Amino acid sequence: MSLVQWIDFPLKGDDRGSLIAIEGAGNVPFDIKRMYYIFDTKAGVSRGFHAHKALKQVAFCVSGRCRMRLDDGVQQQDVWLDSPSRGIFIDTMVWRTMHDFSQDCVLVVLASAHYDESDYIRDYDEFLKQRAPV
Ligand code: T46
Repeated sequence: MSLVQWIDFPLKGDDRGSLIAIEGAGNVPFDIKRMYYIFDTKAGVSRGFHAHKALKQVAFCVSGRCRMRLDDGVQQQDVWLDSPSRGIFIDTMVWRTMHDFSQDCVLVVLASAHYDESDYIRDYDEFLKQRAPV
């Protein structure tokens, strides 16, 4: 399985403008239990710096853009999230950081479970210890 897995959301556009519908277990590969969004990120701020043991997520920007770095402990890849019609799937045990938020960035995240701090690994060495050999 490749580290970067894009999901394209079909655009329901007409002459009035655009609409995108996202359905759990449809164009997102899990039942959506939670949605949150990150906005008004201050200039120069980076976020993330953790992995999840069980949580799966899909992230995309409905406005503006940011750079996301994914790291499975072996390889790292940077992607720009800059489209409301294209999201990235973030699997379990992937270290993620987000950088270079534009002023108008609204980063939406769909999650497979409710918020649970015990699912986070916030220490990079601990992440390397716990990840399965790739
Ligand atoms: C992730 C990346 C992409 C809650 O109370 N409920 C929630 O659902 C979330 C996501 C956060 N929080 C609290 C926990 C912290 O006190 O909000 C505060 C900020 O969370 P955090 O520092 O974890 O935010 P980021 O931007 O570093 O990471 C977030 C998600 O937590 C994480 O799961 O994958 O966005």
